[in-house]
Amino acid sequence: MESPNLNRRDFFRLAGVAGAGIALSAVNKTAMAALPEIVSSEKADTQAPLYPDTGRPYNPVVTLNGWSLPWRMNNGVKEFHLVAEPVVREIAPGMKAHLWGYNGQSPGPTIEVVEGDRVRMFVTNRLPEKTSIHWHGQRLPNGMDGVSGLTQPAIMPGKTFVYEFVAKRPGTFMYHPHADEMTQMAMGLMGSWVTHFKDTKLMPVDRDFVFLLNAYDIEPGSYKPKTNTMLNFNLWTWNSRAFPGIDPLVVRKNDRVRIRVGNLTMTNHPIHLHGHEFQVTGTDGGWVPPGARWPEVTTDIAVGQMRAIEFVADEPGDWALHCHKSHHTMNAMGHEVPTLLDVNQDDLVKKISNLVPDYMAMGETGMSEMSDMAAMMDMPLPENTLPMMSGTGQYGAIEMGGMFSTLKVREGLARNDYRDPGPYRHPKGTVASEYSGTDKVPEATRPPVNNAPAAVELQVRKPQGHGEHSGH
Ligand SMILES: [Cu+2]
Repeated sequence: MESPNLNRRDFFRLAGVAGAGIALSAVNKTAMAALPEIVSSEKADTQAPLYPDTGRPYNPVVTLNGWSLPWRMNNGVKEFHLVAEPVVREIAPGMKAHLWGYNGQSPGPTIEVVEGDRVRMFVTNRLPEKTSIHWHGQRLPNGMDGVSGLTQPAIMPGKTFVYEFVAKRPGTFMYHPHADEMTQMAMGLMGSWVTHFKDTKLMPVDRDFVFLLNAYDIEPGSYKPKTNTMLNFNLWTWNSRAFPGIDPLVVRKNDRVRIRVGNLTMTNHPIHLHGHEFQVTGTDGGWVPPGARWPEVTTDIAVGQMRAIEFVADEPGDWALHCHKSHHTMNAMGHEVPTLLDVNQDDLVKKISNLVPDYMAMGETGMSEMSDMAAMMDMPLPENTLPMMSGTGQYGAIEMGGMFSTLKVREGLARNDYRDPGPYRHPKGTVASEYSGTDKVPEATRPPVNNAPAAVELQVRKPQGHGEHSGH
């Protein structure tokens, strides 16, 4: 958690730099002068919640490995300025991706408004191709819906479009392009949108987190996602970060916690929380009435959906929060490898070692070797990639990557303290440990031996109507 680290850049200076090759002379200076300034972030850290200093009050969200976009009030209208542009995003320490994002990051900043706010969104296109923005889940005039060709002409490179509507419905939404979206979403163009309740006393929570599920296919040694990949991604990410690059969700014991998750990947993700049960309280269609909620420890978030889950964090500890598709808690290095479990590779190693002296067999006893080798630092990785699983806890390798983080529940944190408190100090005698009792196992109680001849498969035994079943 870092305090806000935003760069306010003068628009003319930025226009002069011409990220997408726009000549300064092409910019209408009078029109540009009316635009809200561009606020940008170059950090992938979770930034402090943005408490509103203008407009209606609300309890802000915390964007996991992200930030919220400041606005300007203009005659009662909340004005934001999003800039679609090429960005460099650190996926996790040791790997950077060349993506497309908004205002310096992918995903773009979270937009936070209040139910009933009139919102004006300026959207500048600094990409090399046309784009648009769709405000996923919002009630708005058809012409503001951002489907290029259908509801508006596309925003050409160098152009700025303006969208204006009233944020009618409280809830959790997303924004993403509806122009060449296969490419543009594979490149990371997306962001979260939260419309807070007008009544700040409605459904209050102590900590309110938001993040998007997204995925990239970036070959080890390269920087750009393969945009034609449909399902076989190798980086399953939350807000374009992969574990161990995903920050923990830090909460105070007995906090009421809300986590809002949107899915802009091309498959579903069963998001699973350890140690607590939660309720799904919201979707992108709105808030679920209390009588319709049910407890879960895993909620499946389908493609294009948002879910808000809520619970009271009453169990101290470091609790895993992860996608339950096990391949989604792995990083790059390729999944198209044969299973080598129980395959003796001794002969193979001898043969290959003649050709490749440093060759090392992997996978004979599972893939844990991967993390052990990575930990020993003697397994060379290609440039700009992450080991399939890494990240260590206080007891050793966690053996996870991808869509994995922890919910850290601690006593006595300050209300706005989101700093990583370090590993949980377990009370004495509450950690699983090696059994140190006797090796002598008592005889198990077994059912009486059945002396009947062994049945042949598919042999049908006809009911006999007496004997031990005569009571029926
Ligand atoms: Cu998943």
